[in-house]
Amino acid sequence: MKATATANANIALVKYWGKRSSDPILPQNGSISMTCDGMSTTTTVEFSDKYREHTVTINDEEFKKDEKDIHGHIDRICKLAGIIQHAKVVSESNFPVAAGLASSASGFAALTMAACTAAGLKLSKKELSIITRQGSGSACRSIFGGFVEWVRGQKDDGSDSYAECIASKEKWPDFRMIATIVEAKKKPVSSRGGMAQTVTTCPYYKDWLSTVEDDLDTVRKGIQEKDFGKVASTAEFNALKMHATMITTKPPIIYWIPATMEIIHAVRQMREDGINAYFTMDAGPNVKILCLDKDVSEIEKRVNELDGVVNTILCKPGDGAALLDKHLF
Ligand code: 2P0
Repeated sequence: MKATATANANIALVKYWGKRSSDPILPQNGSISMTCDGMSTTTTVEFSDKYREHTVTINDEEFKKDEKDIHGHIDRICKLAGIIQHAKVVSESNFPVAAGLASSASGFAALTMAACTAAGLKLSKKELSIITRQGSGSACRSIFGGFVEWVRGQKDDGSDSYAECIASKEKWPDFRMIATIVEAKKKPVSSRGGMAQTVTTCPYYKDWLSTVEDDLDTVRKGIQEKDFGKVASTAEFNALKMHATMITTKPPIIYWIPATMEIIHAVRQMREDGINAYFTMDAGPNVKILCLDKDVSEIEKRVNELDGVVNTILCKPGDGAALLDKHLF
């Protein structure tokens, strides 16, 4: 009753921002992401009679209960599998946790695959994505590799709200995302709290929703056509629209810091200079630059010259969640 899984983070090209239900977690809108090779979480789960309660250790620190209910997620999987044992969970990520870099996505995807396997459940990847979604929404996209759509679905039970691969990593191997790290500390407003506040208080939230279907169509088509300008420019505008809803929420949620603006302007200058670069941002101050492999070295050179940039992480389309033979304990 022990298994280890690894999963990559993902970066949304069309964002998930807002729930229509929090139990089970169901999104207001569909989303599309790229699974990011190079930003991963590995998790070992063991169920045993020798454990009196679930214990969770993340990056060598004992996890204290917070709004992301990891213990509740393990209970959910135990119930599904019909087991009564408790779990020991040890998890390691190779990138900053909770800095708007989708650490909960890789975390919940790896945890769900490892826990379901350790509990003896035999599930398809679609079924795994549905269970993962109940722990953290965007995590369901990390079950798959390459380019992934999380389908909104219509049903209240969530059975039609799942992730699926829309293009393999081999389809577009030279697509790149450069995460520029400006501040690696924990963010002031969580995604979960921030999106709930946006749905209830942003006067423009319905306008956001009214544009997302078009963005999904454009990005889906753009990926099939490997039309970088189409995909990346739509992703950039989609991220700006999402941040517009955050900023106009009560109280306003402003994740941007001066270095965020510095990078945004640098990317716009790159385009002026003929470099095909666009940006996207999530619930944090870090900017992710979308580009093609041929432009990576020039873009990295330019962003590393900016005062506010601490570090960059380069990602290409990566694999979906997978089981490993080697356990963390
Ligand atoms: C996304 N984000 O599509 C968007 C863009 C942040 C900004 O999904 O409450 O951690 O666990 O479902 O998935 C972050 O939200 O929220 C997120 P829950 P989650 O990547």
